[in-house]
Amino acid sequence: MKKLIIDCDPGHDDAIALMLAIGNREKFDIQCISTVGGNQILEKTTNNTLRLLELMDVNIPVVAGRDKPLVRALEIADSVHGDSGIDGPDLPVTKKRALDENFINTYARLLDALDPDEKMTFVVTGPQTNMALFLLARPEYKDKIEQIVFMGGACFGGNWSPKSEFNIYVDPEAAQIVSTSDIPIVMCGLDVTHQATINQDEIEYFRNSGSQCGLVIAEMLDFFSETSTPEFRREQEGKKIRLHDVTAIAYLLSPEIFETRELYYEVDLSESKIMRGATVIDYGNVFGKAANGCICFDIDRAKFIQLIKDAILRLP
Ligand SMILES: [Ca+2]
Repeated sequence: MKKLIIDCDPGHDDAIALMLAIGNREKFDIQCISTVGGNQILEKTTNNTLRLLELMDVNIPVVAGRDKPLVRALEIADSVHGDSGIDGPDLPVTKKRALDENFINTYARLLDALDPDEKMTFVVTGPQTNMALFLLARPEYKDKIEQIVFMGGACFGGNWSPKSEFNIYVDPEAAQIVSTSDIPIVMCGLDVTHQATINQDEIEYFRNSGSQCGLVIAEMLDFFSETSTPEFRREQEGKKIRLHDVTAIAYLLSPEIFETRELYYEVDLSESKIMRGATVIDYGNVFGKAANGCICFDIDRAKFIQLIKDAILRLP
């Protein structure tokens, strides 16, 4: 069974990513969920995580990570995710609390507890601040990390600037530390997440699934569809909502449904309004450098949606 630490900033698509992971607990041993300031402030992303675990009726340790990027001021995405970070559904209130522990110590403790032949997989679906801080503080643990699968970046085009994707834009310095870590990296960027769409018929399937989690997915996407898709695109494409963060968990479940390429990338650390936080992917291998990422470009959309449907059947 794959041991996972999920680092996230829920967030509508983070929430569905957590459902996909927790609906597959026969495959994933989720050791901990850490939170970060990103889509909303840390207090809200942590609270949302705890309430989602209450909804799913599971006990998984949650630890709050860093509340702001390494060197820059936090910019949140409340225009997309709302004031709570997951506007739309009424998530259950909970008595669950985050661990009273520094997240770096939590990560180290969990990596220390691995068997000698075991490694940990990290899934990062928010800004990469926590991952970078851990690698800076405890570089000796790199060998215990099997891979880092993240949602973020893009080869062709952005969503927070013409070239930058939100997660990387928020903390480019953190993403650059991760990119140079020599740990195997899988990037689920906008190139693939723009293919990982859900349509209105599928949303209605979840609404009528008879499952609490299915209903929450539908109610989240009712809100998210209005804020995450500009009107011109809805007119062009119809209502197709991109389930960005969910792809990172889907990759671990079914890598064979993805099209990938091994490529070199680095992160633009400038103040440029266009380029800040762009993942510059050397698609033509102009630099001739060794690949440092497995970059996802396409996904079998029908199989992707089926993974979510299957997971929901195993959740309340
Ligand atoms: Ca996220």
